[in-house]
Amino acid sequence: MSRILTVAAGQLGPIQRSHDRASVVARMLKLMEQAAANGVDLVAFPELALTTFFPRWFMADQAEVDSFFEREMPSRETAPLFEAARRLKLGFTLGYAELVEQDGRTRRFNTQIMVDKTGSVVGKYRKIHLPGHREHEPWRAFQHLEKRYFEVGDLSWPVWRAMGGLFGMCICNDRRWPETYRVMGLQGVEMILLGYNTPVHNPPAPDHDRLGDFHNHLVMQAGAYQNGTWVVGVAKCGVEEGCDMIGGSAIVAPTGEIVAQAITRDDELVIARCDLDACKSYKTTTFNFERHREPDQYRMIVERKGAIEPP
Ligand code: ING
Repeated sequence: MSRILTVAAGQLGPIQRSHDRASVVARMLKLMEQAAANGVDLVAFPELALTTFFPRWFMADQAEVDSFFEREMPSRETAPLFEAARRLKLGFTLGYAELVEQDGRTRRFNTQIMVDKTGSVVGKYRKIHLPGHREHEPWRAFQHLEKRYFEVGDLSWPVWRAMGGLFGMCICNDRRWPETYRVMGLQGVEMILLGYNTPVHNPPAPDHDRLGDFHNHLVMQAGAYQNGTWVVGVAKCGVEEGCDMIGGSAIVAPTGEIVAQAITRDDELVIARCDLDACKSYKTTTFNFERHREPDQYRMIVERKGAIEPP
């Protein structure tokens, strides 16, 4: 028995500050048309896919910051994506900056949604691991102010049923933390879709720069294998406003193997046939959580935030 889903990573090349949302949506629609022509069921788009990666700048004016956020989804500019999903019978995931009035105040999240073939939102996630810093740090070649512009996500990592399988999402820095995959693994996830914007250069740790592509695949392959799940990682990449970002969009099988990956740092569709039943071989043996995990021994993972060395 196999449940084969044809999935695509809809990698986007750079989005410059001058590129308006309509021009980016047009690029995504082109990838959706290509995907539909290739029998794709679901295409994943990157993190913050509608604008340039604005956390690279310190902006004192909140109105300027908010110009990068979406107040509604779908909006006038993004409605064509939902219409294409219905017309092409093609689901998609989309990362965007979400501004919402919630609990009596304005909330701002780094958000990703999953839309099914009827054009309905079937899943939503708000980024939990926000990298970077909160205050302006002029010593950096560029800023990384996600801790300033976004709140920590408040939805945990949900898993939902869609397209005959179990799906979950995370965003960018989340993929570097094993807890991210495990929370979804403990809900039986079969496919995790994640978008990322990852600069080649990491100002606090320039010695890591040569390993950006290696670390990108390392963490997604480990997460896939250790939780018996497919992982689809999709980049926004190339040189955006002078900042070079890695590509390497990839579709990773529950075996931990990369089955397809991007070869450019521009708009590129990376397609693979994914058998969701391939998860079973790992979930029922090596990573049979119910049989092999010892959560009583893991308490430190939840109770302790930072490392505390022995005396
Ligand atoms: N970007 C980067 C990421 O986690 C980063 C931040 C870059 C962290 C390099 C560590 C090293 O891929 C986002 N948007 O999280």
